Amino acid sequence: MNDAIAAISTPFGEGAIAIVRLSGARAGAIADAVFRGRRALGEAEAGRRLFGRLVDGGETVDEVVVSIHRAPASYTGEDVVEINCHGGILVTRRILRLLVERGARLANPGEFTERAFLNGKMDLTQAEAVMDLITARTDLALRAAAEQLEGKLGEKIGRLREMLLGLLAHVEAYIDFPDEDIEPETGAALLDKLNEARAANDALLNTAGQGRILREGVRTVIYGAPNVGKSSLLNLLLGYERAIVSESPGTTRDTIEEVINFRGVPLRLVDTAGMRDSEDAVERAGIERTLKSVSGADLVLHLVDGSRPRCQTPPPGGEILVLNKSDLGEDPEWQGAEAVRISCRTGDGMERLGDEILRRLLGGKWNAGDSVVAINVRHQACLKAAAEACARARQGLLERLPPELIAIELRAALDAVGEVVGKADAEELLGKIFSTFCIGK
Ligand SMILES: Nc1nc2c(ncn2[C@@H]2O[C@H](COP(=O)(O)OP(=O)(O)OP(=O)(O)O)[C@@H](O)[C@H]2O)c(=O)[nH]1
Ligand SMILES: [Mg+2]
Repeated sequence: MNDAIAAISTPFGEGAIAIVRLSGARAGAIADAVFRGRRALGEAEAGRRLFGRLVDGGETVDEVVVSIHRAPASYTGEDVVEINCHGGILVTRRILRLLVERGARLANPGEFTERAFLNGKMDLTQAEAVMDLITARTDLALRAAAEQLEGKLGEKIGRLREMLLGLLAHVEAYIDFPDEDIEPETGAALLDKLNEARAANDALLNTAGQGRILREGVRTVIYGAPNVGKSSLLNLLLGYERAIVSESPGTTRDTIEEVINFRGVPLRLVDTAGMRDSEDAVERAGIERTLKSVSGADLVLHLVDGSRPRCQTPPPGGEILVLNKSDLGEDPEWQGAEAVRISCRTGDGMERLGDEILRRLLGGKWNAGDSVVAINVRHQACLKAAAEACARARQGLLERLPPELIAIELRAALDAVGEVVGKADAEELLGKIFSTFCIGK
């Protein structure tokens, strides 16, 4: 694993500068083979930036600024050389090729971060947070990623492991004395401790929904009868005329999907074809799509024309009822209906609609300044396994099973929790995580 890896760490394209990165024991030597400055990198103090030229034989490839960071005080924990060159597509590629000719290997996606993890520079949740940070599309997602990168999730996992470890040690003490069963008094104390651990585990598991929302966005479907203003609402939320709006019903035929940053939450908005009985094959196909969207939605905004009598569109369930066209006055049939009243024409009520959407999604959580721990799908699977093992351990304690059997379950829980931060090192697991990274990270 100590071979030197190299990659262009900045995005593909033209820019003022680009960074080509090298990591590994031989990073300095490889860079020195092509760098011509007043001093060699090998003699430079760590972190010092050296100006010079990169040469290919006798030919200058680019003028560059190069820095070296020495193990273990670097991102990867190995010697790292960063070459700041001009940001051209050809020049960066040529530099990368030069480094490879001198003995570096092209880095795999995420390999720099993988090395950071393997060298103990960060735990697995922090490594994953690097990717979350890069792909974050909203402030809230960014904050969650930054906190995870800081190690907030890792700390919580650490505390949970301590609790389980304490329990395990206690139970294992009984195994050493084969004739002893766990006394009722001790059993009760252990149960209390176990319940504490389970509560901590559940609290983390409960953040999975938020985690998914932050990472993938909320599928929000605008649903309703034709002509009630669904496309108008989409356009209003987007801030530009994305969908065609017209006074003839049945305007929107296909679903239209756009992602917006809605007060920090990524909303994947879907405008749909209006629901009605139709003879038209294309419109019917559109309505099929509407129904499919609704069945996969996280949130449905059921839009109706509040200026007209209650209509017959079947409510899809789990939705927010929105009465549109409040500028035209409200039909008496809607009196007292629990709904958000808006007008896409005047923009009236949009603030309240926004509040309601957030309230449904987050249940009033995430006040400014709150810590945003939000686990991802992988963490969720680990913690679920831990929860199940804890439940079996609890059952064992209640049934006063032999301590060996309880210890097995506690150990399983401990391993599952450890997997979140990468304590149980499975190569396959690492491959899966880091292959989703971009190259050069
Ligand atoms: N007065 C008033 N008219 C509105 C309002 N919202 C939309 N409209 C009008 O209602 C008509 C239908 O609007 P659309 O946004 O196309 O409705 P839709 O639900 O997407 O309709 P389909 O795509 O046919 O299902 C248009 O003439 C809009 O200008 C509103 O708040 N007040
Ligand atoms: Mg429409």
